[in-house]
Amino acid sequence: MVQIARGILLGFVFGRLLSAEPWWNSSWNRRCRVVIPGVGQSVKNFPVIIPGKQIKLVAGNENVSLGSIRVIASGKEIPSQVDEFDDQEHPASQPNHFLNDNDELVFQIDIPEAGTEVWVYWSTEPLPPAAYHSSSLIGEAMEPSVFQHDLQMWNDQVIVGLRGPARGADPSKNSIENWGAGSLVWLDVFRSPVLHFRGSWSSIFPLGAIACRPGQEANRWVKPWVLVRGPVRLAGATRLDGTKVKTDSGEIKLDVFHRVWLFDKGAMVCFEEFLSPHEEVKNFRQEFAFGFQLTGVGQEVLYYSQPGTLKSFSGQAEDLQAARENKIIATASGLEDWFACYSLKEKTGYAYFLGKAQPGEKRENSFYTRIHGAFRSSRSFSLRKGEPMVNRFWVAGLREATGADFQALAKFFSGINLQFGLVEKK
Ligand SMILES: [Ca+2]
Repeated sequence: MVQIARGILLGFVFGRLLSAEPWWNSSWNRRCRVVIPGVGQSVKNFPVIIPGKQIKLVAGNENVSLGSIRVIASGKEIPSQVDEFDDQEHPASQPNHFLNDNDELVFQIDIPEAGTEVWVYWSTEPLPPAAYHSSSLIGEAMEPSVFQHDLQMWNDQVIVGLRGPARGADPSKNSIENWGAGSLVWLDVFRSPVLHFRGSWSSIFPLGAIACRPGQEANRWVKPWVLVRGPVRLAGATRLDGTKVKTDSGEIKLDVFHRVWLFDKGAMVCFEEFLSPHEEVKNFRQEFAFGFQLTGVGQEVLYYSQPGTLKSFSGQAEDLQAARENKIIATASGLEDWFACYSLKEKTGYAYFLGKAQPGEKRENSFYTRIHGAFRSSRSFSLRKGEPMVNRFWVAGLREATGADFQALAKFFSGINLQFGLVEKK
């Protein structure tokens, strides 16, 4: 009793100076508490990305040994990785091993309803980097003629297949060899196909990406290559330089870079499209679509939200009959930046999450469904020379989930609010 009372007293007196949390390892001489506020609903394996700039801000003028960085949650080390961008747009193939503003510390964490915290440890003196186990793999395509891809990434929950150039002798011909260039043509979540490429040629991710359809430019994509190979996330990329795109004010030229990430834990994929125009363009339009499929009465629930309100749709017998007659059975507009399709039978589902709109962007999200449906995002924005614009899309699979679980994930994807404490020194 006395000890407890003293603990409380010390806590009150020194709470701001001495943290109650024991030091994880005395070889590390700096640490910082990072609080991750909750959103009232728990989320698993959320990918947290901390820019080097933030770590430098906390560390002040001191050196931060890049290899020494560790993330500690509940007293235990959790896998983390630092991807070095070295002030360039994409991860460096030969990193400089110094902390740059746009280098990224990344780890995955479960966030309970009320939030959580981690400690980031580092040392001002060099310490060897950690080695963590990973269950994810990246490599050459297996069965590339079946799945039409060139590079694949996978773990125990997700398979992703990224395609480079179109393969047809005439890339503008409307044939299966010419669909999905520079995009994902294979995406399985929990061993179920999210993309039904062989069933529908337009089932690619993201439909609406630059030069993903049959066309004269579709065979100029570079063969995808491995960009990042780490314990927390992997990345592959492909590129198409100087492609011609029609706009309201005529034809323009763009450099396009596609980057796709697979996270080690759970079912999380991020696809990024970088657009670098050769000239300024006002009102550049893109129409993206993300497919899903209904299988039967009461089998799937569709979840989405309109400002502040969670909505759902589940087809009744008469709806499904109408859908089989190729009628649209549900539609809505004004959607927030996510959409989920959940199978009640399999107790699994996946959702699409759209990255934040750019300043000045006009965006309208909607969906419609027959048997096959689509979540659509229509956008218009300005492109400026020398300022690459990024379209970012996430796909995440969840098991045993409700609409509220998908909505919570959407809140984190739309902007996680990390709170950094002051640096503590040992
Ligand atoms: Ca660096």
